[in-house]
Amino acid sequence: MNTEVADIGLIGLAVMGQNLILNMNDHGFKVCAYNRTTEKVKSFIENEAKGTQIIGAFSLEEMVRTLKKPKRVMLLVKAGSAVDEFINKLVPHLSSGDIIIDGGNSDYHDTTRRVVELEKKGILFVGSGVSGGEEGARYGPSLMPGGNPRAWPHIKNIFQAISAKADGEPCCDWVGETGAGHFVKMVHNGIEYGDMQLICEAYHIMRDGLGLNPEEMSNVFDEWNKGDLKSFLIEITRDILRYKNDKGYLLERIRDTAGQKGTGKWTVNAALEYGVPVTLIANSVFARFMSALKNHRVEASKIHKKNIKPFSGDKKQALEHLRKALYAAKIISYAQGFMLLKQAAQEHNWNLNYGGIALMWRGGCIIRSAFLGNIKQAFDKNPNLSDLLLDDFFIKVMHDCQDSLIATLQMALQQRISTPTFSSARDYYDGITCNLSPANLLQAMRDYFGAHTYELMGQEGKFVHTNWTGRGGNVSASTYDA
Ligand code: 2AM
Repeated sequence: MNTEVADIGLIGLAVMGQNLILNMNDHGFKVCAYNRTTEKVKSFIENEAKGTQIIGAFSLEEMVRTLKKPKRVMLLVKAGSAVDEFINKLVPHLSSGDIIIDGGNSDYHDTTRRVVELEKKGILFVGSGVSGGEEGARYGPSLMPGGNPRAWPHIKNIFQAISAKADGEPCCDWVGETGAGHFVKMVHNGIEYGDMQLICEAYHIMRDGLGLNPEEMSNVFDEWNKGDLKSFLIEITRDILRYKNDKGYLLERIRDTAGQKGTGKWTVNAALEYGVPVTLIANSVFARFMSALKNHRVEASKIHKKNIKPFSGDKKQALEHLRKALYAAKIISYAQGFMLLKQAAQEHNWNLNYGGIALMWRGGCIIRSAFLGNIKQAFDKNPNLSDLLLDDFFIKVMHDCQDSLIATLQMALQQRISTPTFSSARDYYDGITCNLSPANLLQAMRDYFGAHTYELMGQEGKFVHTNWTGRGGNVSASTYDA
């Protein structure tokens, strides 16, 4: 057996792992492959990897022996305990300065814990987001590595070589310390939930509001894909709508329920934890829950009759409103996502490069789009931009598109079409641009019934209590919060 010849070892020969190995091989890196079930190693070497310089190992010890120093091992196994099991088995074979990379969809809290624990043993741990599905892994994924920064110089070459490229630049850069890479990947997935739900609502409006047939809808998405909305998800929607087999259009026969693996929910949990109004993604997660209640919806639809007049307006104009509404809502969703990243960075002391993150998402991944180029430019112009909605380009787009967002919602209301993400975009926009919210009344109510105190305008930080009824007393509450 050759020793110290391979550039990297990769554990986990499911489709993502296999494709990443083949991608690394294409870029001239020598990879050693291993899998818990070792028959898969044999099969991979004899089939997919035949004729390449990829080598197989049949034990962890054997795999580690083939690696050059510092030894680099990448895990592409099921997130959770399998990652910890492999780490525990690998550590005795590694020495100080060696690197373990987890490329799975791990919870960023786990990644943070692993970085800290392994640092004590001298091992450099990296948690990397990998996006782009099977094809991305094979021909260029978006890679979001974070963790121990001392690992980056040793993995940069491989990672940037195999990643997707956008305008000639790699869609991969160092994200930040501890769980930052997996956090950014999690927010990416949350944004993906939002984008998909927005597109589904646009489809719903076209199908049930405007009465378009699949071919017509496909043509609309085709047109949209030539302009500001150009993106992978719009492109596949065009193709899905058009897809026919011997029974006709396939989409019409697919059950209207959607599952989830949980990363959207994680994003919303993080938003709740850090107090950031990530409303659009939250509504997209709830929309999936709603979709799962199929039998319930069918029953309720028979009982709750609605009086809906068929759409009688100008379809062409409605579609143009819908296009602009989708653009505006997308901007709101990304503004919320970046706000969450900013808050998390503050909490965890991550020094995130927001333009770099936009570039990492610009190509290779599921949310790849032309529009991420505009986000990158906004952060290039001002790396400290606090909110995308304060960038000149996006201000102009919102001014141009907000009336269409309202027009689309009015139409959806009349047609009684549920639009949780479009609606939350409008709610958020009118909330974040409202200089006087009604929360003064909220403060007053809390003080009235619970003596929670309130601040007066112009006297921030000074909390006072009023005895509103003359019966409650003058003592403020300090024992519980409403
Ligand atoms: P397997 O082929 O031996 O099942 C995706 O499921 C990848 O994760 C596969 O390579 C799979 O290995 C691996 N995997 C899943 N659960 C695992 C576990 N508990 N321990 C080790 N590998 C695991």
